[in-house]
Amino acid sequence: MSGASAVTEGAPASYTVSLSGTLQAAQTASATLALANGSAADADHAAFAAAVTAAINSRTDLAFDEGTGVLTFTSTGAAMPPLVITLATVNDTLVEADETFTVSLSDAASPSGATVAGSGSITTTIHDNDTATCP
Ligand SMILES: [Ca+2]
Ligand SMILES: [Ca+2]
Repeated sequence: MSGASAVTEGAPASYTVSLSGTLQAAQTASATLALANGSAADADHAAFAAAVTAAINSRTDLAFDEGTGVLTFTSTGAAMPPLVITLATVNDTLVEADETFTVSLSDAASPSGATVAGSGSITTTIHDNDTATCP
């Protein structure tokens, strides 16, 4: 996966999940997607699982379990179009230090027996856009 290493507070961060190689039709591949806060808190960004679901939208080749974080791709016999996840960051009015969180992909495998490998993580820094002023 690839994605944003830094965004300004209030701007969206985007992450792209792709699969190189083309699986035979009906073969499946799965991986676990997760977000872990570093110095950021849940209030600093939108809910990651909901963002993944929104990114899949009406695609029928992908399914995501918001409880377990498992993303499953079922091949149509063509290459998987990349999945672009857009995660909003919250433009609060607090004066803060930069905040970090990490989006990771792990446990890539194929329940249907194809050979699928992959992992990776991206740490994104939210740069604060608020200032405090002493009059
Ligand atoms: Ca914030
Ligand atoms: Ca702020």
